[in-house]
Amino acid sequence: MTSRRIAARLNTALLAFLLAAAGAVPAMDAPQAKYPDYPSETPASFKPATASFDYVERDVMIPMRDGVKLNTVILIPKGAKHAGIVLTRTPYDAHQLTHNFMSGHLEPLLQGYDNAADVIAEDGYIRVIQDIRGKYGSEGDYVMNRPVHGPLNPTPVDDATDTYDTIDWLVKHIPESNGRVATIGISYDGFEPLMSLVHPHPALKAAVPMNPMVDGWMGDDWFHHGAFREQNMSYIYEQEASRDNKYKWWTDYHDEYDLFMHYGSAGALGEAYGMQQLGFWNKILAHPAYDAFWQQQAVDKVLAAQPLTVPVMLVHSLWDQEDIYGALAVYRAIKPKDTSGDMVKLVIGPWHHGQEIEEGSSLGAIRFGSDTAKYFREHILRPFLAQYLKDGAPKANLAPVTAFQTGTDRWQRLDRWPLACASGCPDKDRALYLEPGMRLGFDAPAGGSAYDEYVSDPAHPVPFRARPIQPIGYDNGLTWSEWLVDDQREASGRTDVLTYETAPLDKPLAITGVPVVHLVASTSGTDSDWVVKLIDVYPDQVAEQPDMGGYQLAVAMDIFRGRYRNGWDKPEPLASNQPLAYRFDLPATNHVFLPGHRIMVQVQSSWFPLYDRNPQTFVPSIFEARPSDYVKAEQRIYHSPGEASYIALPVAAN
Ligand code: PG9
Repeated sequence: MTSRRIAARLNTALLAFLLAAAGAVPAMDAPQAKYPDYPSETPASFKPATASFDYVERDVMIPMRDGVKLNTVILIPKGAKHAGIVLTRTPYDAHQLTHNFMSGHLEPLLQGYDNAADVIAEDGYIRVIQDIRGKYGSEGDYVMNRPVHGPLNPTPVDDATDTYDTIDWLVKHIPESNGRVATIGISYDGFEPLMSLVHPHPALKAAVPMNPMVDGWMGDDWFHHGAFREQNMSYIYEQEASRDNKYKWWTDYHDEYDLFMHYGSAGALGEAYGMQQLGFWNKILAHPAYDAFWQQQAVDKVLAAQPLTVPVMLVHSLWDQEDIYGALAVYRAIKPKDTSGDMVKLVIGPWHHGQEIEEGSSLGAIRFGSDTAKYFREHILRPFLAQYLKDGAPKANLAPVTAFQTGTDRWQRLDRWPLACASGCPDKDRALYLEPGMRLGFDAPAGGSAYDEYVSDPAHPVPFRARPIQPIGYDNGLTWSEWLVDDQREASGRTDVLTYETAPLDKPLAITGVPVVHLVASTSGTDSDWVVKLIDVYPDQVAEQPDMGGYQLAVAMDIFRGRYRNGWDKPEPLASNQPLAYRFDLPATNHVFLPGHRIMVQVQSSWFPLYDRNPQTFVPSIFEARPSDYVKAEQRIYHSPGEASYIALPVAAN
């Protein structure tokens, strides 16, 4: 080392010593630089210059009752006094959610997933986002949608207790707050506000579960009526493999259709990806039917057994591609407890999953004539939060139900939901019958051919959207969020899809509630899936939007795994070649079929690869189906007088 360098080193060290001795700077506590004469450009510690920011950030580890500490990001508007707290608990990285778009201003900082940033920032709330137990910056063990303490969870802690402990800490340690807290979130983050309602903290003044995960088997993320949503395996893999989701799903295929076909059953794919290491995956494999594991953690059932003491605003999306079941299931469970009529509000918007905090003037090709999401945030969410979080705020002028009616594209203030067929549609006069000649009509079939048929071939399952099938994702041009409004023409031209249609309507037909499928069908196999779609067919030409000419817009569609026809917890083989009756709900609608439009019903037996293929041979668990179990099946859909297939429509009384 040259004498100049030695001198430089001595001078640096001497300077540091002298400065430290003078107290001017803390003694250099950095580890000795590896090469002192070529030091790191990164300081031992860095202090962001936030003097110009309009908020203060405090990152804290909040201790839970069992000692586990949860990473919590607290963002306080500068100068805040008596401010309400808006809390989101998330498995999706609190730091990421609060630093989406780094800014010195709170509103742009909060843009992105989960934040109604315009409302939260503009109304001066304290924004708190916390990593749930076991994820990202928080300590503890992770369990997917951790069941409440009880038969499924022997520990003394769950998301309800963690929320209680978090709220207790927040109101005691944030002097800028007024001690009033609301929980809010979408999807998994919407599951958390529901958990906050179980033994709620007295400072919890409102909960806003949006598109919440409620019953993973019946109709939310994991299964729909028993058919497994195998494209979600990538989520389970990433969510469960590590605390910080560092292990990413991988594929050797551009088209997800090919990926899932290559491996055969979902169980084989899971094994190939090492998923037997993942606790939740093993629980899914162990519980393919709707047994106690699923029933006891269904949040609507949990809340049905709880007193209702905190005002709730449930937010549902009519085209929710992920959790189309949850919000309305909870509404059905808790609304009967709302004796005052003021505790439960329901909002139904024409949105995809979570679109209520994005731009809401359209979804895919479908236009709504106004920014419906902005309307929700400004005229529904903002006054609702203010009423419960702001000292002295007025009572919000909200109807019990605020619903967007698609077709007419207008908001409705309703006193109840649904307006029709609240307990199912028994009335035959609302029945839309499948008729001979591939027709649909409100007259029961009086004769003609008894059935229509098609071959369901597991080697060529019906794609649930046009190929190449994209992975599930929300950016980089992925259109996963729009698949429920894809044009169904793609399917209607296939020989393994039956398509029935009315003549053009001569007057509007409004449906508002749950269409119920009554299907009479046979299969040459011993198990089968039935997919039924209720579709609005646009006129052959739409002058103001030419691309909509003949568009086939599904307003409600779902799948039913035939083995459960006698009970969700009782999988049974189907009697081959016997017309058997199937009854199942489609997702709720609030739609008007306009004059000149037609109503269409499509029936098929696969919806791939969103749902795993039914081998059409009854096996104990489809997760373990072998290649030889997958067989072609002759499917028949009946429409004879004694074996009529129909959809009971929730027709609104005019
Ligand atoms: N409901 C969303 C989701 C959960 C599980 C699998 C895939 C998606 C969500 O919480 O974002």
